[in-house]
Amino acid sequence: MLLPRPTRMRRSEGAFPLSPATRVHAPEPVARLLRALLTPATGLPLPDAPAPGDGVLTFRLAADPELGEEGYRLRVTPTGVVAGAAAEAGLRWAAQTLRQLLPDPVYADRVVRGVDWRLPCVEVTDVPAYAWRGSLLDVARWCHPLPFLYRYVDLLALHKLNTLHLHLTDDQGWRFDVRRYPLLTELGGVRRESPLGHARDERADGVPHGGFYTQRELRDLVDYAALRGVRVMPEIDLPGHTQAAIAAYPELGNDPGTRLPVGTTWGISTHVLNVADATLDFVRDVLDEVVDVFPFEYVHIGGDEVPSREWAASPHAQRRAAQLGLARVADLQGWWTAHLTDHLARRGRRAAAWDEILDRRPAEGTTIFAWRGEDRILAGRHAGHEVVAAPYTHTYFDWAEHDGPDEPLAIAGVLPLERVYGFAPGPVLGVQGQLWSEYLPTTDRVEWRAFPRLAALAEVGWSGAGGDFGEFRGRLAAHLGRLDRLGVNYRPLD
Ligand code: TNX
Repeated sequence: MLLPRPTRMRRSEGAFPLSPATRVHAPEPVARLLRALLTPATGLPLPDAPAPGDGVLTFRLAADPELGEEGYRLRVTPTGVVAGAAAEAGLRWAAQTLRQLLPDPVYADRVVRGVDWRLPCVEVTDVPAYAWRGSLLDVARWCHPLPFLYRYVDLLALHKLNTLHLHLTDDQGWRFDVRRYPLLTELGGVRRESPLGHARDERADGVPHGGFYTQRELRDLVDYAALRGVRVMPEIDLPGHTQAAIAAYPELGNDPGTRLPVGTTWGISTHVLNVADATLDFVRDVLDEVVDVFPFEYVHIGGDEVPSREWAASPHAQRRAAQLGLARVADLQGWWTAHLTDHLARRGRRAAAWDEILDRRPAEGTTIFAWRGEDRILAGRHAGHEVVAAPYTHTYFDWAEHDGPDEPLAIAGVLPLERVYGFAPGPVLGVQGQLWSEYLPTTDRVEWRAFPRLAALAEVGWSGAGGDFGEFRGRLAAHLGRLDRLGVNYRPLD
């Protein structure tokens, strides 16, 4: 029962049993990955084999135009396993498929005795429908512990999701350690109290909260994810959603005489960065440290929900807008975006941003994350941009899955599993599920909201839209056995 569903699979008679004699012939990182995936539960050492042969798990690179960057072929016969791909990424997904072919206890984190580690004979050809299959985790509203980020990467890889979008900064907390501006995390990483705004959830109301990740910690996470085929995209949300930064460095704001607190309420803060040259310098410095830590080509610069009220009231912003010949101060957002995208381009990176930036003619080559409904996907495409489909109507997993009385408190609307599975993104770069964390103060709650809906989106991203929900649901019920072994706090099927 593979999930996501492979492009083609044929079962045949027989099986290949893993044993202490089984060896691995694969590029070094893939061999390491196979051991990381298989050895903890099976206890099998899976040493290197110098060449393919009987009793060997052979993973090899070979040109194959049908497979693209991430596709693979996998063949299990009674004498061994052969996987082929045109690039290492494909071999990594083949390793995940191999693991799914084994009994569920393979997902345990310690040796399970008495299991027959038998791979059924199959022939699989598997190529993803979409190149971008992402998951946003908001660690700004709640700074989820580092070990959870590792676990989350494992869960993404298990579903052949290839991108972790880390939302690192927001009004209520700054989580990325910047060497040149230590107060961003020292002051901007801590808030006096935490809102949940609802008596139904007693865990967070009124409680102080803080935390951040060091550059070293994030680099190690990036390496761990890379071995598993997961790229980590950082987001520094600019120039709105920046109250935590302004709390740390008031000179970044529009009223430097006032010391703002780190945000303690949810919703859109009216406080945004000012348009001074020194603020542009600050942002460039921050982005330089970001690109230093995260090797992924894409850097997300936010750009969502930027109220222009403070700019409208600021003589300095008005002057800036006039100098630039802008019709309205709100157009300063376009000017901001241009600076950020130019700077990233000079560093050899591509800018990604929320769809609001479309309203002010972003630079060509900027990747649009369409969140405000499906028409924003079209708007991005029609403007000639690469689009990641992330509409709240189908991909906001911070929304409740049901509206029943037992459902924990959640933001906004209701997004049932079947609607996620029915998502048809059209011709875009890919899809992404969002876990904004206002109402996800604990990792248990994150898992409850993420699963099983993220599994449904993973299948849309890998296998394409238009799958049969009834068939998927049956496979999902079996797949949940894997998540049970991993101790995932998913929301059970109704
Ligand atoms: C809107 S989606 C936001 C986030 C919130 C989210 C809650 C987007 C780009 N901005 O700041 O967390 O709604 O669903």
